[in-house]
Amino acid sequence: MYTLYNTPGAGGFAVQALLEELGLDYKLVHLDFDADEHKQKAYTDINPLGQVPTLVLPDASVMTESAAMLIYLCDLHPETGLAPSPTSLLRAAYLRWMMLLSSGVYTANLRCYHPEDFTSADDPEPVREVGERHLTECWAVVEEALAAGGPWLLGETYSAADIYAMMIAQWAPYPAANFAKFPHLERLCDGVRSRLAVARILPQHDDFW
Ligand SMILES: N[C@@H](CCC(=O)N[C@@H](CS)C(=O)NCC(=O)O)C(=O)O
Repeated sequence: MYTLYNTPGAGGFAVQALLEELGLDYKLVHLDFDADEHKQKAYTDINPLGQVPTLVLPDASVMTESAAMLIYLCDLHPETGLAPSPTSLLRAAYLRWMMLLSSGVYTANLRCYHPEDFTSADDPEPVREVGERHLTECWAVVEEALAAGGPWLLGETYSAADIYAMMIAQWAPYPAANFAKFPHLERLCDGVRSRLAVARILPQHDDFW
């Protein structure tokens, strides 16, 4: 049994969606961010950064970092085909997308939403502006790739990278404007949302994006 710590609409969505896709048993622990539950000792003993998601594995070891969780779970269950095998030609593209989404898009998004966390200056607005510019640049790269060879990030092959992209795209500071600029990304998101495993958990998250 896995235990996933998250709060609705946050970074654990992709991990939960993948646990559903893989048909794995898991328990969900929702932290109350308004009550700062994620910064209290009971939780920081598990994840010292006080962030979500955290995944506790069946042997009680702890994983942080959403992209690492997705990569690890898919590799444990190659039969589900949600990630290309290490020897597949698609593996390079898959890892590239996972890293770009994690280190580029996710981070740029945090700069847009929480610019004050990335500067000691009184006015965090310049950080938000840079975050927004970087976010747009990253999504443009994704959009171009989808236009050239979608509908998924790996062409005809659906993978965990698509779930990850969908989650972060939902967070875009202005999703409607974002999707107007990036129609292939919007189609990818609609496609992920229509997967049975994903649709099952959307009601828990849709009001919180
Ligand atoms: N690199 C981390 C980032 C996790 C992260 O920033 N999570 C946000 C929610 S989406 C969070 O917990 N923020 C609270 C905080 O940083 O204090 C990952 O991919 O898991």
